[in-house]
Amino acid sequence: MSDLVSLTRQDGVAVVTISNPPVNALSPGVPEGIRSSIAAAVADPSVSAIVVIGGGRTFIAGADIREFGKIVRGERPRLTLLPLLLEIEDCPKPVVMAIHGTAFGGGLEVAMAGHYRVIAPDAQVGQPEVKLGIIPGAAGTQRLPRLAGVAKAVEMCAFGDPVSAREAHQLGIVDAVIEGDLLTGAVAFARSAASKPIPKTRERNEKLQNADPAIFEQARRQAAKIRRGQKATLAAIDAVEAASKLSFDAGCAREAELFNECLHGVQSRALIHVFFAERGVSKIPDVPKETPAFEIRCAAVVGAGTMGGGITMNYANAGIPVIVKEATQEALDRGIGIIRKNYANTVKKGKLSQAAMDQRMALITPQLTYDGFDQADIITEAVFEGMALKKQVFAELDKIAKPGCILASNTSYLDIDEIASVTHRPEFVLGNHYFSPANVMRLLEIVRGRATSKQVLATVMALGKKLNKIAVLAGNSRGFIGNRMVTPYLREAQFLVEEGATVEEVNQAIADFGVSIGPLAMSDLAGLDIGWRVRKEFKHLEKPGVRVPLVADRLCEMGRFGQKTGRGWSIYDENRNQSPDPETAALIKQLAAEAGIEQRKVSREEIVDRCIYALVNEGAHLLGEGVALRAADIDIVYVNGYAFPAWRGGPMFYADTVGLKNVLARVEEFRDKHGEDLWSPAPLLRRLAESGSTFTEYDQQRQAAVGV
Ligand code: 3H9
Repeated sequence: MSDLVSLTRQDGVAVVTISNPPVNALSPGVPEGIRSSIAAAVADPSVSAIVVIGGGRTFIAGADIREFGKIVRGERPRLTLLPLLLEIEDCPKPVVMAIHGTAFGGGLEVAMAGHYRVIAPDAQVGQPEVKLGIIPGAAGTQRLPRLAGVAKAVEMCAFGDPVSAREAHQLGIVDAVIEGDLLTGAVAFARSAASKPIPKTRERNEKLQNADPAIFEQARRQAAKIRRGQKATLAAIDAVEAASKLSFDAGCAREAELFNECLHGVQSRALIHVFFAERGVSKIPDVPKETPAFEIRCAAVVGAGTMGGGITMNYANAGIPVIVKEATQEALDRGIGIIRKNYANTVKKGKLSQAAMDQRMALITPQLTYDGFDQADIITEAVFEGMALKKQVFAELDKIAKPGCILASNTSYLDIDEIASVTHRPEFVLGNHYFSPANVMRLLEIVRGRATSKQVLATVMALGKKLNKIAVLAGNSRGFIGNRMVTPYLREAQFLVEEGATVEEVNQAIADFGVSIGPLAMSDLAGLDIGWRVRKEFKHLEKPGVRVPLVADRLCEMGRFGQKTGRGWSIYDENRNQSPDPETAALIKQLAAEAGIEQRKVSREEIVDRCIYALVNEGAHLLGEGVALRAADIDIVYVNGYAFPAWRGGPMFYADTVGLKNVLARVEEFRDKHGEDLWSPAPLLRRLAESGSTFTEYDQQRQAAVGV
């Protein structure tokens, strides 16, 4: 047949096996292989039924997403699946789809064109296309409601979350769950199906009758809440609604229209960029895949506060025994209490069994001493942010830790080389910057010190995966990638309120842009005291005469640290509901007047441009300096650590979509108004803008030059 699809026979049943590793995507050649295999099976009189199964770890994970990239390059993607699916459905011999791993997107669409579906108990099915900014494009929005019912089809197509094998069975998406060997079970199922009628999904209209129009309205309301601004979600709802009102053929035509609109829109380009960027971050040019990694069998954490507790949970979740040390019994009890409460909440929600919680708690050893730290393969320091304290802790750890133990700092701003300098093992020292809450947030910045060894980096990148994190490599620059960029972003947000915008206007404009939390609300959530502490640490580096924000330090001096104290930029009640704080508003006005800052009406456009281009310009600075390996890595940091909307692709991709010439022009405008010290255009931004290039092209050129 072909290298991608093979045909064998077993007990009078044809077995069509797809072998397109790693995930059996429907790349060019796969649909053709399925077609010719089925045709051969139909022509073979010894075959009474057909099983289609995936080789390797999964059934079919969908269309080949790399094909979508061709649109950006002006080529035509090869995505036509619809005719093949009709041929499968019209096949005169029963076709049984045998699903393991995932049947996602085009994979589920292929499966639904079969006459029967059987599934392994741990498999999942779903239509996740909206997460790529598109909708199912091979009749998924038309066949799924015919199997699962309209309400479930809307949910699956519009929000993209998969369902388990058992749920798929209950819903009628699959016909049987096969315990034991899937192929054996599927062949037996196919033999019994040979004598039964051949049902065609597209003709099964029972579940479409009398669909309640409220389903669609409810989904649109939900979309406005949790998928604000995302076009594919609304398109998917429209497409399933079409299934409930039109014939199968007319519904498919409507789906094709909506699919094409989404596919050619900027949101799908952005989301597809994020999909590949997320999978690309683990590639480090001078640390090849083959670099041997150390084994991490046992971990230790210094500090059981908010960060230390979350980090400890990460290890326990991954099944790695972890010792956690605190300075006082009270702090230790508080930290362990919070860990226990977090797990108990997950158990209450039904997302974790009590036995699993007990197992995880048993992996955690809380203590006040360094006992057992000499056994740890990695020790993570999560004490207060302050160089003197960090150095003291690292000097102690260096004495206690065994040779070869990795020493990681969870610092969010400080110089890793300076921290490493107090140890005798700088090659084993690096930054592991987690984001709060550390047990939930997937982003992890891995900060490479001057001496950090390649083996240590390979170990920690692999460990990141084990801890279910998205690990992004960053250079040792103040604030690394994320916090270095957030500094000018938050600075601009504060300047804007000093110039006359209200706190609410700034938060709302950025939320409307798509960042799920406005900058000042984010500061209140993180705690204003954190930035205060950092500013004190770096006070000596402030350049005289350069404007600095006036209000945050004053709020801190008044004990207003944001959500945790109930007041900050806004007021928070005991349920963390936010309302404007008239005292903060008055304080802003007073401090602005004292500093002679003129008050004016600030437009939403200016709020967005000043905050977002502050990110982009700083991102371009640090990219040019080599602090980030790729513009795409910066995007992943912002999408996963700072609530930047994935559908805008991250700040650097967003800048590409605006056009770097336009971005540069605006940065220069801000420079002319606010000064070179605050808005010096990044040389890389200038170079790319002037040559008509993009950050995406910059990444591609570097990839061609250095291999990743
Ligand atoms: C679609 O189907 C549209 C249809 O309606 C048809 C329209 C006509 N294509 O994630 P992993 C690569 S849209 C190409 O690390 P995991 C991935 O880049 C599609 N490549 O593994 C990575 O490559 P590398 C709808 C793909 O075990 C490698 O495979 N489907 C595709 O953690 C391993 O991936 C989806 O949206 C693909 N479809 O997770 C499903 N999928 O090693 C998207 C993966 O070079 N995929 N790759 O970095 C997933 O959700 C996860 O990959 C999956 C496996 C759960 C399958």
